[in-house]
Amino acid sequence: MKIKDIKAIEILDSRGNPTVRTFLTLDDESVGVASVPSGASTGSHEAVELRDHDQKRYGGAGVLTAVNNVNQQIKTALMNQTADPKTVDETMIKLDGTDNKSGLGANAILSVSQALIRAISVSRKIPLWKFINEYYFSEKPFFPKIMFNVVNGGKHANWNFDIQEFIVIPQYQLPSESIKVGSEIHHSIQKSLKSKKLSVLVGDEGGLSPALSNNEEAFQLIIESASQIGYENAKQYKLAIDGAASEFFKAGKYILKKDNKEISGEELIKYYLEIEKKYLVYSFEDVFQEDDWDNWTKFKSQLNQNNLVVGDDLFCTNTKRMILGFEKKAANATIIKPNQIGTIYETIEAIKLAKKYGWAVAVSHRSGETEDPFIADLAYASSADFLKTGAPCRSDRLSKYNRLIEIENKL
Ligand code: 2PG
Ligand code: MG
Repeated sequence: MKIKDIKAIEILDSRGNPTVRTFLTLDDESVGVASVPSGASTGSHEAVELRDHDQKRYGGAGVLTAVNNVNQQIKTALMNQTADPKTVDETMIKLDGTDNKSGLGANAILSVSQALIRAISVSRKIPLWKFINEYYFSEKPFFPKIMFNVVNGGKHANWNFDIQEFIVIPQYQLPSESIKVGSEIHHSIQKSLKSKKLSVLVGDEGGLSPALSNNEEAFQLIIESASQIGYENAKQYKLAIDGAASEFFKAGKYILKKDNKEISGEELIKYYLEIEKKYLVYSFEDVFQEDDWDNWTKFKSQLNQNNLVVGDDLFCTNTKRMILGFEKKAANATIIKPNQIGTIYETIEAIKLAKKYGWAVAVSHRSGETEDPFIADLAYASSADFLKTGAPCRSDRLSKYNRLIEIENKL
């Protein structure tokens, strides 16, 4: 099977910002379509998302350069080439020629990488997850648990909290059960907020984003709302946070605007250990700045080893950063975001390395998403421990959750 045509266009993501959608056609006329997401609290070690910086279009956020890179350079290099995902990804990595995909843009490269896999699954008339699983993994897949970001803060919600994400993880293995519990908790939080005459508007990832007076009120809100409908913390669900701490780190200090405090890494560790005890927080993602390795290592050594210390901006789905993290004993889990590294081949390499280290794997969306459910298939195909793709609210998030329900029902 060979690649017959590639065509990229500029579309809009869930925040209304431009992003890349690519159509890839094989010589049997099978077409694969892929759209690329975009982060807001991005890590500085991520692959480069190419933007036009033409202030006359979309305030500089246009992606016509990336689109043209697909339609010209990438298309020329891949036309009539064998449709083999790994070889195609390696060809694009070489063609880009940089360490961080700044030559062609990670958004350009990833759209083609993803569209090719989709096109092959169309051609072979098998589900996307099945192709990924057969091509890259040998074991039979299992479903991920789900991380629902039910309360949004930080950069995703105009800084109503310093902590970016307050997450519930229903303890069920079937997606339909997890999604039911996640949705019921989300609705119960909404009801509590209405009764307190607080805002029920949602943030970038569909989570509620009320103006509470501090981070801790968010935990209380979730725990009380869930218990009102019969779900108990650390039983039917577990609590998690994503601090996105690089966003509130300045000149060696962590600046908690909501609490009006500037604290050291040591003090922040103390705070996390306290909330772990008080609210039974199970999983801690990006709780320190992305290069503050010492505090990561100290925290990990002091936290109960059954809890998760999750690197997102810390690792950026980059095996080089993961090797460092393993040596430094900085984490025991990683976020996996294809657009942080720029190809599906490299994404799978990162998943495999994490598994080799015995780390938990959380396949994740970005705060700026599209309706493309690719990561749901990826999470199942790779037997990731978690799929993290926002609240069970808004179609950009639900496209992934609904896709898991389809997979569960063998559709
Ligand atoms: C994160 C992500 C997704 P963003 O920090 O984990 O929740 O946010 O896409 O803005 O980097
Ligand atoms: Mg994160």
